[in-house]
Amino acid sequence: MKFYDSKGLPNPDRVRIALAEKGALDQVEIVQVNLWKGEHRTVEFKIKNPSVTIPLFELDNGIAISETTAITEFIDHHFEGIPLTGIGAQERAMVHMMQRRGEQKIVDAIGAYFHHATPGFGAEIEINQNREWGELHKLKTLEGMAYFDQVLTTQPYVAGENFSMADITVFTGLNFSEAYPKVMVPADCKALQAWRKRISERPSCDFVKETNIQTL
Ligand SMILES: N[C@@H](CCC(=O)N[C@@H](CS)C(=O)NCC(=O)O)C(=O)O
Repeated sequence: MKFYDSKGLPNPDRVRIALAEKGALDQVEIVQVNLWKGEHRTVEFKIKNPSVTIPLFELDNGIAISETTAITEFIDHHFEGIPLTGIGAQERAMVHMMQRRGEQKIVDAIGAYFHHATPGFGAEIEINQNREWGELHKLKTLEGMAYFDQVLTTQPYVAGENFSMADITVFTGLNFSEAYPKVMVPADCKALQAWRKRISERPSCDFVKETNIQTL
């Protein structure tokens, strides 16, 4: 199995953490792809993933799985270990609902700010920038942080009582937000800060401390 990764970016980091939670990092071949150099825009890669995004998971039988949530579902069901996508109808629904909110309110929002209001992946890749749209999404990211702060005042994890892929999504989104576009989690988001510290202490998240985002 191959995992096409780009360390320090939120969606591939979601896969890395999911694999680490399952103790399965050593069971995949990791291929680093430098998005700043446009290494995902080759004809060969587009055939594997027409969406031209990382992460991508390639099975030994040649099947290519893109979309981080789909890859996480595969990892959760293929490898032993703690459940990441919930158990039972209600919990699975809550995990999917909250992880989607994590994508919309944090990962995708900070992504839009990064692509439109910062140099993003560089002039050759960011050819359709709209600064106003980007700035709007910086505000959306901050609203998302306030939303998850409120959620975490009443429950220990993003989707409820148990750690899940919803936590992974929000965690990686916040890390990226602070590391590169420098949109910081506000100090008054105390529940979110405390939750983030707890999640960062999980062994699966250790790599975040030494990650330097690849750039040109
Ligand atoms: N919906 C996709 C989004 C993946 C995505 O946007 N990945 C970013 C890195 S975090 C990417 O590959 N961007 C490439 C580009 O913008 O050219 C998923 O869930 O995997």
